Amino acid sequence: MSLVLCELADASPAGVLSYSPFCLKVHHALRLAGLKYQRQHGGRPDAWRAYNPTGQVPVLLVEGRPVRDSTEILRWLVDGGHLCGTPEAWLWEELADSALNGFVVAARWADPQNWKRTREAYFPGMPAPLKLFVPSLLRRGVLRSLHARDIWRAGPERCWDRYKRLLDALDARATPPGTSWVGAERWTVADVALYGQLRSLDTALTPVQGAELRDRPRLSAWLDALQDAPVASAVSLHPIPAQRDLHPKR
Ligand SMILES: N[C@@H](CCC(=O)N[C@@H](CS)C(=O)NCC(=O)O)C(=O)O
Repeated sequence: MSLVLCELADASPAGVLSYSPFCLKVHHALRLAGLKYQRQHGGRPDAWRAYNPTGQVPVLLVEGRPVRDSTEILRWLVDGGHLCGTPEAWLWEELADSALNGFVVAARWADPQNWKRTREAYFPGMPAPLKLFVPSLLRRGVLRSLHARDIWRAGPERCWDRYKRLLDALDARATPPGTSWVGAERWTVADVALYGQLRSLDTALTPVQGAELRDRPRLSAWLDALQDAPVASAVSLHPIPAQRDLHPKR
C-alpha cells in the first residue's frame, strides 16, 4: 500500500522530524504502527490545498486518496486496526489538539523571547526584504487567533501560569514509561496526540517552555519512552479499508 505524508519542511537537522505538532503526531502514529510511508514537503501549509481545502497540514495520501486532518488520519489508522481508539483516548486526543496546541502556538509565536528563533526556523529561505514584514504580518494574525482562543487574552503571565498548572496535572496523571496513557494494551490516539504537542513544546525554539516540561520527571520519562518505543511487530491486524468514505457528510 502506498502512503505519502504531505507536510511541511523536514526539521530533522533540529532534532525533530517536523516543527508541526500535527505532522509529528502522524509521523509517530505511522512509526508505531510499523507502516512505511514517503514524505512530501511543502514550503507552506497551503501547499497541499488541492488535497485539503482548509490549507492545513498534514494530509496522508493513501493510494493517492487524501485523508486530511491529523484526527481523520488517526481515525483511519484505528479503523485499520493499527492504533487503539477508546472513548477516553479520544478525549485526551482532543485535549492535546486543542488545549496543549494553544500553548505550542503561544510559545513559538507570542512569547517575545522565542519569536526570533521561530521566525528563523519557519522562514529560512525567505528573501531579506520580504522577511522584514511577511513574518510580522503573519504573527499579527496568529496573535489574534490566540486571543480568540482565550490563550493569550489575559496576558503572558496568566497564559504561562495555566501552562504550568496543566503540566503539573499531566505529570501527576502520567502512566509509567512505556505504557499507554489510558492504560490500554496497545498504543492509542491519546499517546500519539500527546506526543505530538508535548514534543513540540520541547524543541530549541522554546527553551523555557521545554525546561518547564523537563522539570516534570514523570511526564518527561513517559514522553522519552514513547519517543523510543519499539515499532509494532504486528503491522496489520485487519486489512485497511482503502475505499472507505473518508469524509462522510454528517
Ligand atoms: N485540525 C488540524 C490542524 C492542523 C494544523 O493546524 N496544522 C498547522 C501546521 S502545525 C497548519 O497547517 N497551519 C496553517 C493554518 O492553520 O492555516 C489537524 O489536526 O490536522
